[in-house]
Amino acid sequence: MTQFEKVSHFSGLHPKPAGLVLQYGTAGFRTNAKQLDHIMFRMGLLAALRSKNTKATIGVMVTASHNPEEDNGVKLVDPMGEMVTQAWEEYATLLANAEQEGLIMALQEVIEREAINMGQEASVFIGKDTRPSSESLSQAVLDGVSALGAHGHDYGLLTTPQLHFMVCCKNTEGRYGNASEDGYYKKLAQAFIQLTKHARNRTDDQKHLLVDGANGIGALALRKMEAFLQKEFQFSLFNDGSQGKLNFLCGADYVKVQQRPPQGVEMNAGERCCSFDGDADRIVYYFNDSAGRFHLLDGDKIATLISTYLKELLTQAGLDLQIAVVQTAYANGSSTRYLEDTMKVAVRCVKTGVKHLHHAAQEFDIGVYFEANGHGTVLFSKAAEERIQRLATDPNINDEKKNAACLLENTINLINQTVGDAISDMLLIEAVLAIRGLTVQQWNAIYTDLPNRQVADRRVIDTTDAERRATSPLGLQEAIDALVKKYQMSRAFVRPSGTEDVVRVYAEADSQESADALAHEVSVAVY
Ligand code: 16G
Ligand code: ZN
Repeated sequence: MTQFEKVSHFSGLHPKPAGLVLQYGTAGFRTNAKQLDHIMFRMGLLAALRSKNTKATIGVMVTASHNPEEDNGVKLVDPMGEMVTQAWEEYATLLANAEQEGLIMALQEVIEREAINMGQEASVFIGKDTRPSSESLSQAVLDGVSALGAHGHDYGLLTTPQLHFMVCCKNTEGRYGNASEDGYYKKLAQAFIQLTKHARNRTDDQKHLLVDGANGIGALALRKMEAFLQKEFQFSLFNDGSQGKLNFLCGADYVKVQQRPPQGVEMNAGERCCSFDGDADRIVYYFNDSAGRFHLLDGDKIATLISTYLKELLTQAGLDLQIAVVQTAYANGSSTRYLEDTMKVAVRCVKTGVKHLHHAAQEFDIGVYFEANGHGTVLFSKAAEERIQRLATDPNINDEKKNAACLLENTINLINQTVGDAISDMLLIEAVLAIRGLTVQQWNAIYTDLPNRQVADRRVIDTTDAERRATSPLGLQEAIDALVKKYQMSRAFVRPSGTEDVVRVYAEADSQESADALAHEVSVAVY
């Protein structure tokens, strides 16, 4: 059989329902799992092509993140652990939507456009989350990979950031770490232990965190990591998947959007808690105060904590590296004001979706990026890393500088720079709180969030200015501007979701009543 005959043969085992059209959205394909078998097979093919094209290992992650358990999805991971490029997202949509008899032609088009040498060896790493459908869907990916004669390595259950990490390790010949699940736990745990050595007075109480695993893969990974952490990090794990349903009434997205604690977590007043999402690439923190009021510390609060910590260390180390924070339109107005006016940190606003934030963060010596929903990480330029390393081993500097440089070095090792990572972010936050001697209440008090509200509607709209203004339908933005003027400290925008067939409305104002009313009025205006 020729290569293409083999593809045709296997493709027959994963037929595309005629007429079904799906787009490679903000974070890959995502829909009800029943519609995805052919997509998975074809993404296996595409990953094999991308691997031949880049002469490097490519990752394929089977997950639908925070979506309901019945959904599934797939995202491709590029050689350095990044999301695939725009052109390849378009190829993904092309392959996904080719009718059964047109698949080979679509494949040939990609091969020609990218001048791919089909004789080149190829290798693909596959990971999956805990959804029941992930098992057979990852098998379909493997079928696609093998149909093009590429080597597929199925790692089974992994968090999304673990797969990104392993792909990056593999393609940098181990310089980023060991390309295995244990390699990930070891690297992060060692960095965490080194970092928290600088906070010797931590009591067991301060070490303790409540974790909501969203009944997903993050819970399993955290349990495995426990052994590597040598009691330096203590936690109680809830929603670990032994009983509840994935993402149901729990997890980071639920907590952020509903602005309430997840079910299944026994929280006492003042206790520090966090929630992962379904594939453990997002995290939010929260606590209940003694009056029973719920306080959320979202991606904006996390970005502020981390950038403040890094900025202080840079000053202590005497390093003049430029640090910036990248946000989206969802960032609470108070966070942007605090960062710009009080912290004097540069802030950039980009479109929703990790790839946009990641890209913008790469432009700085140190780019801290977080979506308000809790997805984020920190990127260090190569030059910044080298300067920090050189300083940490410089025998001629004083203790304060040396200490700051060592903290920076271990901080770099603790961060998963390939993508937002709930476990890595959690350990970094815990370390920063310990080193700076901050309670979660003190962290929360750094600035006060403006009350806000999010709602979803069905309607087609277009946006501009990092999704902060609507360009169509005509008159909509003017109507929103007029509504916003009615409230104090207010801001509102609408944008089409990249993962669901809805339009999202966001509003913030000086009080919860105003934020709710504004969100409601804007959503009426959208109709
Ligand atoms: C995806 C994105 C996330 C974004 C969300 C927005 C990645 C890996 N994930 O989950 O960054 O915040 O979509 O969803 O890019 P929406 O377009 O439905 O509002
Ligand atoms: Zn996720």
